[in-house]
This record gives sequence, structure tokens and C-alpha cells, in this order.
Amino acid sequence: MVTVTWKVDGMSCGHCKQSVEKAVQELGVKGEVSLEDKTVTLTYDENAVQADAIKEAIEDQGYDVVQA
Ligand SMILES: [Cu+2]
Repeated sequence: MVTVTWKVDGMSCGHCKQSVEKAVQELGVKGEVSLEDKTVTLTYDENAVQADAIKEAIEDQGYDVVQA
């Protein structure tokens, strides 16, 4: 398991937080959004999920991963 924190642009409210956390959860990734820091902290099995897939899932929700 690895834990990483990415900077994500465009998250502003509880709905954004939920969208991002739910999108990554569908990949089996535990996501914890901080609206204050504009970050998402991700915990996942690097043998099961690719970082690129997580990035894509977040961007599919309309947010921009600016630092991964
Ligand atoms: Cu929002």
C-alpha cells in the first residue's frame, strides 16, 4: 500500500469532495479530500491500481490534478 497526496484544482465544496472521493473509491482507492488545502490524500495498492487511472478518474469528474 502507498499513500500519496496530490494537489487538485477546482474543488470548492462538499459536493466536490464527495465526487472525488467516490470516483477513486470505485477503483478501490481510499481518498480523503481536504478542501482547505485543495488536496486529496490517496491510499491504495500500487500493484492493483495505476496512479494514471486514479488521475483520470478525478479528471473525469471535472477537476484538475496539478501535482501528482
Ligand atoms: Cu463543489
